[in-house]
Amino acid sequence: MDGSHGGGKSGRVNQAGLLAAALAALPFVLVLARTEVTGQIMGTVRARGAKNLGDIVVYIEKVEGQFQSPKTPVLIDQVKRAYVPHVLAVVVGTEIEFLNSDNELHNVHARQNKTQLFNVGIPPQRKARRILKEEGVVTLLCDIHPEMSAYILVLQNPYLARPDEKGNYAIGNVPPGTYTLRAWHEKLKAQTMEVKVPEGGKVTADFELKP
Ligand SMILES: [Cu+2]
Repeated sequence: MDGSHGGGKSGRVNQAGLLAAALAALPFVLVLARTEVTGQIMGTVRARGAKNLGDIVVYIEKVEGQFQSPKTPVLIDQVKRAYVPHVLAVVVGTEIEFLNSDNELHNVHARQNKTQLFNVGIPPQRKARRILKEEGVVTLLCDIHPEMSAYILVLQNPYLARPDEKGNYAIGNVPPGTYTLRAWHEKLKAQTMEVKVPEGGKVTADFELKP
């Protein structure tokens, strides 16, 4: 009997408590809903002298928050004396797996900010892993084969895009706000642009990269 009486009373308390909790949480829920209405940045990159427009990276320089690196390493293969892919863009803290699919020795000589990051020899069919801990452009060279080169853009956030063969790109799910957008190419001058991403809307940013 005591149990059922107590249960009824606590049931009413629970209902009132739930209503109070729901009301207290309402502004929070609204804030959450607001921030989830993301926008899109889109546009075209023209680049005279770029062999492959897909080797251009368009990215937001800084977005509020911390961004997780992938749980599994990202692969750079060494195939027929070339790094595949030639250009990679990752979030800071990402682990890279360097695979050697050739039947000859390669070494990955990595530099960042004009200093050596690491230099590791990789025998045929073997691999090595390294974590990229700092933002910036990492250049890769093989000391044995001067024709081998690659670039890794280590970025603060994952809001980036690679243009298609016509130069069109789109970065989706961007939180509303004002950002500095940058278009990067290994040989052309990088270009930056201020963009304002509206809530739930689109902003266009076209680039023309020059030597
Ligand atoms: Cu090599």
